[in-house]
Amino acid sequence: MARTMTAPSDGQAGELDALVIGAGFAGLYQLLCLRDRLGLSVRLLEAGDGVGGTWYWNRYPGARCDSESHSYCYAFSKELTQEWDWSERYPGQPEIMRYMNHVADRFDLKRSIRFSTRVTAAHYDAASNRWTVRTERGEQFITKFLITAVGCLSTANVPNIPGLEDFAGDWYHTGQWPHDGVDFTGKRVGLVGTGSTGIQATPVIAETAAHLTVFQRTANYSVPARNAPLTPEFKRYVKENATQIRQVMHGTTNGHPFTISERLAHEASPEERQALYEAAWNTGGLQFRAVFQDLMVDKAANDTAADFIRGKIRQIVKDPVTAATLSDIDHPYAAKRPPIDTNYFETFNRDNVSLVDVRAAPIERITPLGIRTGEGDYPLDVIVFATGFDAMTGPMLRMDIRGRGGKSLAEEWEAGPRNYLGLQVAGFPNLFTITGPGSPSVLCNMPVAIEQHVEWITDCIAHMRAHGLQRIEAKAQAVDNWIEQVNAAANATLLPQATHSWYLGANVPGKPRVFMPYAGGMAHYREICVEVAARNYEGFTLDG
Ligand code: N01
Repeated sequence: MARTMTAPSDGQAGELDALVIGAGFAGLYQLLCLRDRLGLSVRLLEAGDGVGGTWYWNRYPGARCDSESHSYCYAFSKELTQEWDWSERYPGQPEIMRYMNHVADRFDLKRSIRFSTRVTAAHYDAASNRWTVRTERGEQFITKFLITAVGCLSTANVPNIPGLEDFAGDWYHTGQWPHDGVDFTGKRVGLVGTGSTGIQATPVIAETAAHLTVFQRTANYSVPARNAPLTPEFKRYVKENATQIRQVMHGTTNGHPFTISERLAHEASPEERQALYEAAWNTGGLQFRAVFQDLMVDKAANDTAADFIRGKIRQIVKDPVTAATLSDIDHPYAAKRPPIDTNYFETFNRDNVSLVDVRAAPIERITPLGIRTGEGDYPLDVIVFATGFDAMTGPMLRMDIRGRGGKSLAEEWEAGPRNYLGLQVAGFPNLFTITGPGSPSVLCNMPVAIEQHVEWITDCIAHMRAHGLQRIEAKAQAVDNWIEQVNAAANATLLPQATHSWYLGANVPGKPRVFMPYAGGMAHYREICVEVAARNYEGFTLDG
C-alpha cells in the first residue's frame, strides 16, 4: 500500500504548498524562490541521487556545455556571480556539477530535496484543488501547486534496432552514462549518432579506443568551439561587468552574451563575407550563427554560411570519400541545433577512426558481434548510442499526469504539445511546466530561459497569495492562440526545413511532427510574459 508522505520541507506537518520535480537548474532555483522568497512549504523530488539534472546523467566522454561558462549559470544572485570562478571558456560536465552542488549547498537546498525518488504519477482533484503525486518508491505527496522542472532532454532515445539484446559486447546511451566511466582502451567502439553529443564524444573516445567507427545517418555542420582556460583578465571582466553582460543576454534572441549582427548576408561582398566567416570560425562557438542577421530566415543567406562550413570540412578531412560524406549536409545551417566541437573533423584523419554512411546503407540489425548495415558487418566490443532524446514532451509524458476529470496529458497532447506560453496546459490547474514546449527553452541559452520562467511562476504564485486566489488555469482559447503564434514563429524561420530534427519530434518514431519550441526569440517572449501578467494574467482563469 502506498505510504502518504505529508511532511513537507523543514519537517512541518500537513500537505505541501508546492512540489517541484527535478533538481537541475530549473528545479533548484524554483525551490529557492518558493521556499525562501515566498516562505512556502516546498518539497523537490529528484530521480537521481544528486543535483545536476541533465549534467547528472550526461557524463559521456567530452560532455561540455556549448554556452560560454560566464553565461551558463545563474544570474539571480550577485554574491554567487562574484564568488564563483569558471576555469574554461566552456564548462565541462564535472565543473558544472561542482557549480550546481555549490549552489545547492550555498542556499541550503538539499534539505528540501528527496533524491532517488522518481515521480510516476500526478493526479489533480478538482474538489480539493490539490495534486496527488506518486513516486516509484510508493510514496504519495499532496500539493497545491505542482511545478515540473524535468528538463527538455532527459528521456534517452535508444533506437529500437533489432538484435540489440543479443549483442555480446557492452552498449551505452550517452544520456545514461555510468558514473564510474567506461574504459575504451583496446576496444573496437561503434558510435551511432552525429548530433552535438556524438560530435563532442568522437574525438575523446578516439584517443583511447583501438578503433572507433562512427555511424552517420545525417551529416551535420559543426564549428570549432575554441575552448581554452579563462584568463584572469576575462574573469575580472565578467565580475566587473555582470550587469551589462546580463543585459545583453536578456536583449537577444538566444540568450547568449553576444549580439547578432544587424547586417544582411547579401549586403557584404563575397570576399567580405568570407573574411567575416573566417574570423567567426577562428573565434569559435555559437557566435558563428550571429555573423549576419538573416542566417536563420533567408535560405540564400544561410547557403553562404553553409557553403563556408562545407568547404572547411573538405579542407580539414584528408580522405576525399570521408570528406564528401561528412560535408553532404541536407539541411540549412543551424536548422538543427548547431554543434560546436573540439577537433571533430580532424579526428577522421586518425588511422583508428572510420566513418560509415548509414543513410546510404542503413543499419539493418545488431548482431552478437557488432552492427550490420546494408553494406556489411562491423565487429565491435562496445556500442555508444549518441542518439539523442525524446525531447521536450518525453520527460512529461513518461509520468502519468492527469488533470480535470482524469484526462491524461498523453491524451491532451496526442497530436503534439498544446499549452499557453509553454507554462500551463488547459485542464491542468496549478500545474506549471518550466521550459515546456511552446516556450523558447532549447532555442535559448537554458539558464536564461529557466530564470525567466521560474521568476514568472514565483511572481504569479505571489500574486495569487496576495489576492487570496487558489487556482490558475490556462484558457482553451489562449492555448489555441498561442499554438498559432508558436507555429507562425517557427514558419518565419528556416528551422522547420530540417525535417529530421528533434525540434519537430522527428527523431522518435511515431511522435507527432510538431515544431515544439517557441522560435520568436527570448527577448520578445519575455515581453509577452510581462504583458500577460500586467494584464491581470490575461489568458488564464484565476479564482478563489
Ligand atoms: O542528439 P541529436 P544529441 N540510426 O538528436 C542519430 C543538447 N546537447 O544527444 O539526424 C542511426 O541531436 C541522429 O541521426 P538523424 C543539444 O540541444 C547540448 O546529439 O536523426 N542514427 C543524430 O545524428 C542537442 O541538440 C550540449 O538522422 C540515429 C543523432 O543520432 C541535444 O542535446 C551537448 C538513429 C542524435 O542527435 C541532443 O543532442 C550535447 C538511428 N536509429 C547535447 N537514431 C551542450 O553543449 C538517431 N540517430 C549544452
